[in-house]
Amino acid sequence: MDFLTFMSVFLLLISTSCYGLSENHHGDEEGGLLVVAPAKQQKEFDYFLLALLWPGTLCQGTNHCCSANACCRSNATSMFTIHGLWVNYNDGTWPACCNNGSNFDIKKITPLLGGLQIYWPSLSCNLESTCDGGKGLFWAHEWEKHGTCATPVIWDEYTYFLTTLNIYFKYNITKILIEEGYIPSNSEKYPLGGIVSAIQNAVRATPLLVCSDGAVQELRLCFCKNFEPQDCPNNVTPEEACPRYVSLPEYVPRI
Ligand code: U2P
Repeated sequence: MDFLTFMSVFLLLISTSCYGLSENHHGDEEGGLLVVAPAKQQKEFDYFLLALLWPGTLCQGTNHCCSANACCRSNATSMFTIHGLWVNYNDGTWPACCNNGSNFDIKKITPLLGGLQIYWPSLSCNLESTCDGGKGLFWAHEWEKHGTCATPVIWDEYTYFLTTLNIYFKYNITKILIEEGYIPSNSEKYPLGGIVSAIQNAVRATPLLVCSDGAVQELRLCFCKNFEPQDCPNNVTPEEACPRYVSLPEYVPRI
């Protein structure tokens, strides 16, 4: 079975109703801080968050190039790329680094690497921190920090990356925005409310946008544990909040 066929089958499997699966919540709420706890003490997460990056904004900060950095590709990356699939608590905190025994192993995701390089690239030359205090690939950071906390829904690295790609393809945010006239531009500004409405209409849930200097930097979609869309809590910091009119800068290759 090829990669796309496998993903289509998987997508069918995950389209079920939202209710009834997200009630396995126990333990006390932690207040306002990042929660890092070993797996045994880990309280189960409340919802998934798919974080998408807008390279047109992030690549403006690229100072030097390397082959690992998608900002340095000569062909335009005019689409949202994946930041990560995160697991959060309803109180605005999230677990992190839940299983230090599950160090990232690139061999486990060999069949997905073609898709990951296109849709989940690093937008920097720097290695990222891993849970053991070392440095590793962007994918290693996301799996170890977030993916290991996705039990009991996701238990292994391969499923984490495959699931994330599937959700990303199912909700093609770039296409949704372009079809509604939100075209990447270095001169236009768009009403934030219009962008949010376009996504609400297509996804049936409210996204969360993060901005940098008035430009869209990140777009977050939230899902309950069976991957049905749910509204994202509005918990961005004042520095990350978007103004009423935002830009969606065009990608300018850095080479
Ligand atoms: O927002 C800064 C970084 O905090 C982590 N984050 C943020 C919001 C949220 O709901 N969950 C979450 O994990 C992200 O950390 P990263 O994956 O980049 O290490 C986010 O970038």
